[in-house]
Amino acid sequence: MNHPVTPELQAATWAAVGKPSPHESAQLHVLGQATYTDDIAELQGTLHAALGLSQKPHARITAMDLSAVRGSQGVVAVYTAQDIPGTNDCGPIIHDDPILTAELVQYVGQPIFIVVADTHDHARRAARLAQVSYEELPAIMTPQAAKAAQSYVLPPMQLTRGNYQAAFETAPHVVKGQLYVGGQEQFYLEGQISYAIPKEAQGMLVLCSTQHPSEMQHVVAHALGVHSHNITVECRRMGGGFGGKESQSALWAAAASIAAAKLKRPVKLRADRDDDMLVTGKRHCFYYEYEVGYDDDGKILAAKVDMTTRAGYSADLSGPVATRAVCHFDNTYYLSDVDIRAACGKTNTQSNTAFRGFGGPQGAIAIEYVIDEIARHLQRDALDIRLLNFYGRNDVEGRNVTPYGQTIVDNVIHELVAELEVSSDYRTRRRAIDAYNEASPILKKGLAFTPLKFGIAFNVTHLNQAGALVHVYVDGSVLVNHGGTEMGQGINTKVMQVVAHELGLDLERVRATATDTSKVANTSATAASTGADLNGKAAQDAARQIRERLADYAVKLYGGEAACVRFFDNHIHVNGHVVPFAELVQKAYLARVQLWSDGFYATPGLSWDAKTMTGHPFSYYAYGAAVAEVVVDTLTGEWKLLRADALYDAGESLNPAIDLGQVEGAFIQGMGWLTTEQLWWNAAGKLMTHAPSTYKIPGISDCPEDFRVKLFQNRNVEDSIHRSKAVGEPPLLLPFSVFFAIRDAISSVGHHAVQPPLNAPATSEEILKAVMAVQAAGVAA
Ligand code: MTE
Ligand code: LUZ
Ligand code: MOS
Repeated sequence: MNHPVTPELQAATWAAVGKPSPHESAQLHVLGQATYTDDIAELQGTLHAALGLSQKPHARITAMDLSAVRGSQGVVAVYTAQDIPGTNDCGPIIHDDPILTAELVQYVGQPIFIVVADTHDHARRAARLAQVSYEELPAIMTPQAAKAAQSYVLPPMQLTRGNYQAAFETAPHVVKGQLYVGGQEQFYLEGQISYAIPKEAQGMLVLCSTQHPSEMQHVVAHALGVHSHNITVECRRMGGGFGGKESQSALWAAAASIAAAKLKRPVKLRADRDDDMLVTGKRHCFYYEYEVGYDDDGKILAAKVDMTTRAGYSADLSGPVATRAVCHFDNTYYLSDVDIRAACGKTNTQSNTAFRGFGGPQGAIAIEYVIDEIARHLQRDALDIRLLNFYGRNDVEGRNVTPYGQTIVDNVIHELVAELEVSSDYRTRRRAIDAYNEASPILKKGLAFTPLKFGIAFNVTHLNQAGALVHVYVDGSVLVNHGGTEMGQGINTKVMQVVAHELGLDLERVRATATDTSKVANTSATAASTGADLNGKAAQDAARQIRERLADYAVKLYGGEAACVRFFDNHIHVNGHVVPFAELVQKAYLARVQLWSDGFYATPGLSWDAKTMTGHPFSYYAYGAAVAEVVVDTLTGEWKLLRADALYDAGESLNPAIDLGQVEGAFIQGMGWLTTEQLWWNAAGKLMTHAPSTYKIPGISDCPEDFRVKLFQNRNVEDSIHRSKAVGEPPLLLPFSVFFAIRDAISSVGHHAVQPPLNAPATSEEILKAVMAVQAAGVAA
């Protein structure tokens, strides 16, 4: 045993990582014993707040009478913008996001006042009694209207490479068109909530359902006009975040804290589902205009896309979202000559924000739509057009540099797609479906195979950092705290596995605590799929330092060399001695060895020039592909997903059970986005789909009976945490296959000679319209 412990040797003898361990809270979830913010026992004297919301999409407030609100049963206080002690802003990047608006309202649902009452119900009832007079202004509701009016929250962005114009003019074939892809409500099961508890002096403890405790701390400090060290934000877990609690938990944290600071009493603000949907931003819908030139084989020679998003009334995270869309338009394809534009349309709607994929899915779906059109025009299988346009293999020169200048060194899309092509039996099923459709006049089947590539890292470079704190207690038990937040994705399980692995312990010996700004400072949001990557590395750094101190101490006691001390099976193996971990820890404590440590990680090698939109924004890429088979009823537009096969590259997965769950969840969530989930605003500018009664997320019965999800055997070429790859967001692109399978089924109505004009979401109504358009074109031809 007296040889140095390399990471390989450690992995060979001890593997707390790579195991399909259940989610650390799985039992608590199932038993209903997992504590969410609203489950925390309320302190005596706790009050409840509700927000008074604007009823107009764009208007000046000419008069406001809140006397009925003040006089309503149980009401303790009402606050408007001028009552805010500090800065009236909760915008994450640009400061254009008032907590409470004063003169100008910019969307239906914008908060105007806070009412505080003895109960949640009393506060909500009182909020409705406001008398507000408005002078209405013209409202802009859609990205198309924003584009026409040149109404943007930020200057438009552009990325070019090569000579798009020349390549387009000489291309043998061109395709031009427009596409609209709708937005999506995050629909976390636990809504937005904050519980603010005043502490002595200017202190405030905020228990908040948030992906970004540090940002909540800053916003609350600014709103109260105090320094950050007075504010502590804590989050044990969220009942889902999906990006919706990256920046937009701030309004709720700030409003609860303002009321709590004013009243010097604990105040809870829990959004009702309808209010949550009316007030908070969603996934950005995108409107695209595209022009692509290609050759007789279907190889893309020139690609131009002009994307306009519905940013809403303020910037929020729309800039980084649009940047990610620009950097994902290429998806898995080498595009030599491009002109990629994105503009964030300022509209009189909720301020749209992060949602799983963060613009990546919106960028990539456009090129997939184009490829689908190219294939149909050339009467070729779309998979063949995709294969032809893939980035080159890693050992092939050229064809491996993205439009933004990052060289791809980890491309596995060829191997991954080849594996899925065989395991899904794609070619055989394609022929079977053609035969089925020939014989079936009403029910039509469709099949599609779509690939994905997703860049991993925050595209804002400085956010790629994380910290952790590991404590080893004298009894040998271990506590880890890190800057990441648990939203169901399993970050705590993965970080616990990393720490257990480093110290050679069973997972049961490690516990993770709530995320807490007083433990790890200046954290980034748990977002961009980097949570486990960043915090796993930081926790590993902390655990390693403790391990090294313990190894040095063990050598003092038992002799040998520190580099040869091994930690596994809850024991320390040193110079022929086998000592229980807890025993060595006990001795180390008495010898005054530091048994806790901090850890830090910053992703190396990243760069980004926002002006030219070039650099090396991503640490590595994750890959995947899916095949979907659907059947569409061409009389009603109803459809069903019959079978889905998905293959995802999670590198050396830290936890295959959790990762498979993430892939399945993202697949179904993305399918909802592209099919049934429709956001609809009425002529008065009010979002009418603000509850599950009108907004249809997928249910268990929408999952395919035949669902074959697998992880692709791979190893990250980057030195990521145990060579794993991120899994949170990228699989949201897998259900592109469902959308294009539906389009394929519709296309069969016209014997694949007509391009079905299908926008997303492909609701039954949208499907029926496309079927009728294909039929009409067939009659005309
Ligand atoms: N999974 C669950 N169960 N709940 C969530 O809210 N959010 C997704 C994804 N998977 C989410 C989820 C989003 S938007 C991101 S960015 C990642 O998880 C964040 O977690 P990670 O970086 O730790 O993987
Ligand atoms: N960039 C990114 C970001 O790629 N993903 C994110 O979630 C994000 N959030 C804030 C700023 N930049
Ligand atoms: Mo995820 S959209 O990056 O929170």
